[in-house]
Amino acid sequence: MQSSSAIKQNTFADDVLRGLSSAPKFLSSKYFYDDEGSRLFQEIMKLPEYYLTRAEFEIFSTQTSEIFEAFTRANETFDLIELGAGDGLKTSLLVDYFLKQGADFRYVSMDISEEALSCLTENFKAQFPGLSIQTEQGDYFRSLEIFKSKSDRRKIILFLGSNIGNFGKSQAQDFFRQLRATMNDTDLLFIGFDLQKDPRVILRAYDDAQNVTAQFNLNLLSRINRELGANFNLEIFSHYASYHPIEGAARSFLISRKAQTICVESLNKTFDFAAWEPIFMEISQKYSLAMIEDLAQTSGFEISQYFFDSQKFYTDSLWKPT
Ligand code: AVJ
Repeated sequence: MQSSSAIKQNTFADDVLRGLSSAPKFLSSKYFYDDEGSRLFQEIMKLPEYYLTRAEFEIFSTQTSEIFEAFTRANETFDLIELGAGDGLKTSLLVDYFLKQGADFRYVSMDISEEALSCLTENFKAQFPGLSIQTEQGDYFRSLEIFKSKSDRRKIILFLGSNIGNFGKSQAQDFFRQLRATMNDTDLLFIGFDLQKDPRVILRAYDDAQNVTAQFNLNLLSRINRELGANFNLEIFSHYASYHPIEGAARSFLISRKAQTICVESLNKTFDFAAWEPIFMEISQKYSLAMIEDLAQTSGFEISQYFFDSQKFYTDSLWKPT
């Protein structure tokens, strides 16, 4: 039997094999973030259509003191832990304010991209010389493993940027339940959710005029070519984005415009594509407040506060364990 701390994570090759052998075919969006993918995501965040980052940035810059009030308890020391930190730009607004208030905390930054982490560390060290900062590379499930074996210091866990959107409904519930199990009663969870809004606004965010989102998706095929010796021809695949307003789900696909067979050397396998066959690449779930409340409740939390941007496009919500 495997001990819980040694649960084997699937490798990239395992997941590609499983996804391309399935019907319908899929690939996991967690593999978007190699160095080039992380760079393309930085580009996405600057796109005029991609409102999410600006909305959350607005919340962090206009409600910093309210967030600080909500986080801190009578000068108690804490760990500010960020899952999927990326460039940490929004968090740096909090860190700056917290330090100026004399808060006693450490910053722990977790991300799947080594490159993103080293970039963040460099920036934070330059900007905040006095800050204690620690980094952990890995996916969200590795964070759970780390939390189980870590200290009793109070944890404030940040899960920003609508990263939760990449989980389907039951996956999100599962994840928060597991996270809850690693938390003490005074720990907090601060989560960024993209809210349901005009479907056209949402769709445009995933189908930008400069085709950066298309490149971001296609980059995963390049990664499979490079790391697993595949022969995807990126010219024959088109990016297609959809938004389903009843489910609140934005989805991306890569569509094979021709019937073709792809070889993946490392897997010793070929995969047949019919003309116009899709590969499901990513879900970006959009939430209603009722959905957020339901998610909190069914995973062992209550919502203590919502922070909104001026357009109510987006919310950061503060969850406490029940
Ligand atoms: C990083 C998961 C929040 O779903 O909006 C951006 C990733 N995909 N454009 C999102 C993404 C296409 C993004 N998240």
